[in-house]
Amino acid sequence: MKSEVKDLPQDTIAAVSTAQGEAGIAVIRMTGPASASIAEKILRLPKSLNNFKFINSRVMNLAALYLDDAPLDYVLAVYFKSPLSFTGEDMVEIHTHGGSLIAKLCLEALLDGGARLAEPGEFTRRAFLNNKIDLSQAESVLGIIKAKSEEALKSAARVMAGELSNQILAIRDDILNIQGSIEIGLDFPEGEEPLINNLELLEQADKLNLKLNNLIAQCRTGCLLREGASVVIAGRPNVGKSSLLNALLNRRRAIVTDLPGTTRDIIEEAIIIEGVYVRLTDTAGLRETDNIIEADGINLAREALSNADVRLWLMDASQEFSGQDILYLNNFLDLKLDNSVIVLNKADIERDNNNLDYLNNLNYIKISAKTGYGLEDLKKLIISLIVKDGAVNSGLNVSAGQLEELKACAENLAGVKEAVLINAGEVIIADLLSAARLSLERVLGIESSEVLLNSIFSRFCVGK
Ligand SMILES: Nc1nc2c(ncn2[C@@H]2O[C@H](COP(=O)(O)OP(=O)(O)OP(=O)(O)O)[C@@H](O)[C@H]2O)c(=O)[nH]1
Ligand SMILES: [Mg+2]
Repeated sequence: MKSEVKDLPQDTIAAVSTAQGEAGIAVIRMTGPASASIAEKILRLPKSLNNFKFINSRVMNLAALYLDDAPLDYVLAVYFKSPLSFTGEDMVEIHTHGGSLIAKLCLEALLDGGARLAEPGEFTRRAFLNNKIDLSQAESVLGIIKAKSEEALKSAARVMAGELSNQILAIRDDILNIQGSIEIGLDFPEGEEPLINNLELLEQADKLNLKLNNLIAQCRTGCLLREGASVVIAGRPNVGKSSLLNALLNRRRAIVTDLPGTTRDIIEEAIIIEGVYVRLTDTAGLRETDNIIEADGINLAREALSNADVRLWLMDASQEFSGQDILYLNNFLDLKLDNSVIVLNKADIERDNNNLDYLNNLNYIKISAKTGYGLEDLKKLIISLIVKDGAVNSGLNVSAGQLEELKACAENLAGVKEAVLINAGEVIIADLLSAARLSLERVLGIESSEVLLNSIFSRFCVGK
């Protein structure tokens, strides 16, 4: 596997890798060929063993940090000898005590010694350039750093561990094999039996599409886990929407009164449900109103509903549904919005009524925002709607751009099927396969013309 960029960096870069401010320790990192010699200028290792070449790679060493011949701190220094480092280059990490000044002075000394201040993401970029990680893994580093929930973190860690790359490489190998068979066929004279016939091509394209669509589903889940899913609570006034928001958040966030029309604005709060980051939105109760403030709130509520990932349509189980309740319920159902659940609130004071007659075939769940009854089941239901097929633990955190590439790959593979069916010819099919493969390669950041040739010629017998 080769990166597209041929020129590898020759300079040495350094940066403080830990956050600003006071802390137990700060880590200053340096990578590049001069790392050891620059570090030697400011560090004194025990027993005057002041040459990094003589210390063990990847081992912590106690050292004194000296600036202008005065000791500033006792630090731990680690030398990572190339290629066994994160970037693949010679690296040094210096762990100082965590005052911002000491970290800053240490960094300045390294810059004075010949290092350059690293650009954002430059260590990871070098790891990619040196083929330590592919592009998707490089992006997953960011996913790990930015994760807001445990599940988002795990879905980035899965990519880092190579789960995405392995699946992409397997699909790419399959594409290369088919492409190889077709391209070899192009060089054979007319009338000769092709290496792959139309039926086989259709079968292979179907198999590939299935694999790719599973992968895309995992990546969509990963994106949802990263961005957080939006869950909107909507319904008629006074059914207990704000009470539900407060109950799920476990604090009094929204005003609750027994006056219909209490909530006017959108109230959005973040919450982690079963390790998943969720943006929960309380909205104004839907009704006809002459009040322009409330009417505007109702418009915002409708907008939030249509943009949500999951919609909770709250109803009051303690009272017989009114004609208006049923009208609004039917209007909501007519919108046929995905991931909608009817939630019957106030189950604690529910009395005999005919409400369920209106809900005969619909999915509903009973809760009480006041007593907490049914809330655990509601949370589970929300998560199952956010992440379908119970696949929370198979999400893969990819960037929006990477997801687009995977979708483009799927479109080109679907195109292969169509092209076969209309007998568009091998050249067009080969082009579509190429485009599909290139999309996958862009996700991993690899070039492949040599690989394609290898795949073609490795199937020839020796001497041909
Ligand atoms: N008994 C009981 N009362 C509830 C429950 N949930 C909400 N209430 C009461 O219902 C009334 C309305 O609650 P809200 O949470 O303000 O209702 P809302 O849907 O936000 O109302 P609007 O903002 O006006 O649309 C309040 O008096 C709540 O205390 C419940 O589960 N059981
Ligand atoms: Mg409210």
